[in-house]
Amino acid sequence: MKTVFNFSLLLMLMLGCAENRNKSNQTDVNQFDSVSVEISIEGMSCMSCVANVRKTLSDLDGINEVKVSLENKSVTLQYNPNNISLDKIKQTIDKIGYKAGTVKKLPQ
Ligand SMILES: [Cu+2]
Repeated sequence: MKTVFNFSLLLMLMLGCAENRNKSNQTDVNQFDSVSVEISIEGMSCMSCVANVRKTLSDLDGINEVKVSLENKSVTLQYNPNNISLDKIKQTIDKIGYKAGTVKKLPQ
């Protein structure tokens, strides 16, 4: 009996937590339909790396204004958090053989 009680209490806590998280996400999304970021990228060594990163990111839903800089080892882009997450963007960069690093939010 005690175990059942603990379990339902835990469940209630978890549900409450998930609900709060959804609410704050929604507020974020309403505030920013478009977010500009600069993401550092390791491993790009020539213009075909640049083209590869630019093409791959441009093809994703929810991303526009992709600019890759070989000199700065970074990409600047605008994305719509309703359609794609920052994690997904970084994972995509990693998946094609580069390494996404620090993310800097840019003013709109
Ligand atoms: Cu290259």
